[in-house]
Amino acid sequence: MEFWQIRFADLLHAWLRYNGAMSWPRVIVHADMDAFFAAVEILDDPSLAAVPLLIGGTKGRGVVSTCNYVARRFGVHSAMPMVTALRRCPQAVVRPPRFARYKEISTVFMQVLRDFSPVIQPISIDEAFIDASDIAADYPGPAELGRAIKDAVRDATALTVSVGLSASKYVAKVASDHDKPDGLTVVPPEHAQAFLAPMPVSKLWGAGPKTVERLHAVGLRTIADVAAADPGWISTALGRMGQHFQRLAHALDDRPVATHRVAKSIGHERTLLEDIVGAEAVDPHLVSASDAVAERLKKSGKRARGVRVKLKTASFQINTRQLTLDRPTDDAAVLLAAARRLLPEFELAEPLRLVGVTGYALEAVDGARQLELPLKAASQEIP
Ligand code: TTP
Ligand code: MG
Repeated sequence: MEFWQIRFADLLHAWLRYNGAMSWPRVIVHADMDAFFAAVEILDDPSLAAVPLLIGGTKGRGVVSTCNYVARRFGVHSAMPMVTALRRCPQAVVRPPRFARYKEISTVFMQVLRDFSPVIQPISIDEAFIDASDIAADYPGPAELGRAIKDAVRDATALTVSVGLSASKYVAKVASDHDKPDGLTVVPPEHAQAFLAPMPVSKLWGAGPKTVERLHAVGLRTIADVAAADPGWISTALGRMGQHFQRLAHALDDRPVATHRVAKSIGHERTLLEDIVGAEAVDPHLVSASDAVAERLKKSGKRARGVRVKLKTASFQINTRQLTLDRPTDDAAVLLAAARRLLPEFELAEPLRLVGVTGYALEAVDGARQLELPLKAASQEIP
């Protein structure tokens, strides 16, 4: 009897493996806690659950850090001035943020995710990606994996998390936001483009308010519009950013879940003996700074995924431009090429007194998986 039970379980498991998430090229999970600061306050004081709750400072020009979903019905949202929020919702209760407590719960949340997969990339205090490709086969399908993650987070923190699963980071992130709060959205890769199509361009990763204005100005309002645009036209109209957005609109995003990212940078800058004017005069300084940064990266066993150029004008105005490489580097030539690509983005009419190059978003050189990926064109990181 025992024997047959085991045999049946094995067979069932094999069938589920064959028919479940295994057919996805990757299984990427994005998890984002719901109304995080507010949810923690409600956890510690359940009497707040039913009232509109704003977290933030009330003094002076305080802004709303976040609010619960009761308050969101009044049109209140993160980053709104507190005075505006209270005008929209005068009966709201306001609590000051307690960062140490949020950090404590965040640590528990991240550990739950890490227990599912060590390939984890925390993005903020309440948000992380995991690459679950290696564990997906342990579940009947992606929905069951997502459900297991939600249950584990709830067991450990007594809070709800919204979870998105797809075959790329971008689509997983959009998916986790799709059905908030307490959402679980699975987007199989073959449905990803159709899932994105009706969404506004503001859902494109990296499209802030100014970029959205630019996209609207050239007639692009939905992700479907971006997907259908002529590739030549979009490159001319929007440059590299256009190509980047079109790849996202086609649900093409092979960025790995970067486990080794650390918030540190290595930079080299020099105040010049004499002020200089124009791109040609700047170039030799980019060369020497890139060399210096590459040497220091190699010495510290790090590679930079981000490259930033800093210029200070003779009138002491500091300007910076940055981009993200698709592959981290410690190669002077790659750093220099990135710095040179950034240079046309500066206004170079004024004399300059300082030139700097910085590698940021550093990753340890430890044979991380993404190093095996082929080199691709750099994509602009839009703040
Ligand atoms: P979010 O995940 O953006 O927001 P949220 O968790 O409050 O709500 P949602 O359900 O939509 O995910 O940010 C996480 C926390 O970061 C949030 O609880 C408070 C803080 N935060 C700020 O302090 N200022 C901000 O402008 C934003 C967006 C968030
Ligand atoms: Mg959140």
